[in-house]
Amino acid sequence: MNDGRARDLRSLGACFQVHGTLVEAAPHGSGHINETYAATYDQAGTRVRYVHQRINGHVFREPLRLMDNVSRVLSHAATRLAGLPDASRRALTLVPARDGRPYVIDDEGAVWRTYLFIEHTRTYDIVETPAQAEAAARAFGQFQALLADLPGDRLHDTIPDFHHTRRRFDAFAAAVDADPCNRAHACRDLIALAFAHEADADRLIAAAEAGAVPERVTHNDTKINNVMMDVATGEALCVVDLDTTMAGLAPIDFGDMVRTATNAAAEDERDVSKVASRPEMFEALVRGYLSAAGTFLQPAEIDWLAFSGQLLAFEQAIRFLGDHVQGDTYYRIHHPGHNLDRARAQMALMASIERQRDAYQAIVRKHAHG
Ligand code: GN1
Ligand code: MG
Repeated sequence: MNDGRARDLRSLGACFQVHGTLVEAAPHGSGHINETYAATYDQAGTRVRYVHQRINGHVFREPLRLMDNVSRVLSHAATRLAGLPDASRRALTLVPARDGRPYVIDDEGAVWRTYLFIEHTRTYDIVETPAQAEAAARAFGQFQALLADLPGDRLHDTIPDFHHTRRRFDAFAAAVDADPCNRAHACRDLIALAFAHEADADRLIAAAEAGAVPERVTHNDTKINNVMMDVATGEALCVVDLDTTMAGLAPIDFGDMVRTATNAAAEDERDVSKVASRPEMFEALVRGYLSAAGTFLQPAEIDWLAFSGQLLAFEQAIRFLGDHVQGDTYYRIHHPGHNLDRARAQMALMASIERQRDAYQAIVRKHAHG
């Protein structure tokens, strides 16, 4: 972290209801959008950690509405979890600003929030065992169940059309057309592959628009590293990253679990021969997800689970590839060509899931009716 940001964090932290003095702060997590810091405070000799997070205002155009969503979701979760053992570790806790609001606006106009740090947990970028996949999927299923009776108005759309794969595809095609950085020629192979799969962009969206798949409150960023796992017990304790929790489709949430938890390799793996969707992880996800969501999911939603991973890998591939062509304006990159690496790996993952289509369908059928 640069010194400027360290100084900023000290004055920023002082705007929240955090006691004590900041002794240490470091970048935290592997998100591509917001800036996240773990900050340790000395509170009369005891060290307590917090998370300070700067919301990316380029990606989230209405951060105050976003914070309104997050506050509502977390206060509902706190009410529903009260009384459970370890309740305070099962949902994030926002630390209010000194003025009582759930955020602080810095002098650049950026919106910051602070959470209590959930200790003795970790996350996985690559799932190691089916038990982890099952636990994580159960946690996301429970999260959907928890939100099924969220009181009040429909949540704000923090990013409109976030998983509207047709509009995502059109945006991708427009980027390729404009080719502002003259990068398209060097990735013709991937662009052609995307166009060959264009019809997939419409399938689930068309069913939803025809009313066959219902809208629910969903998480919309169910990357497997968005679940905090208890280090001691392995339990999936807490779902994080609620910026896109809003109206959505259950199969989309499941699809992003498949995209991230079944992959044997990293999201940006350069050696695509390592990229593969692991059927034992897929089966564990189905088990875990249905154990929590099986009671409320409609048969039509369950029918989409087998295809959902392929769809989300495709969506993610065209988002990464579009951003590469556009000049890397959306995702944080760590080296030149990073978004291209990510896109190539996601295309390989899509193909791996597609090859196992029949097996995945059979797994879903077995658990949905068995
Ligand atoms: C972004 O910041 P992070 O890693 O939680 C993105 C997700 C993508 C993901 C791909 C708001 O999430 O939609 O699936 O990268 N979030 C936003 O790794 O665009
Ligand atoms: Mg996110």
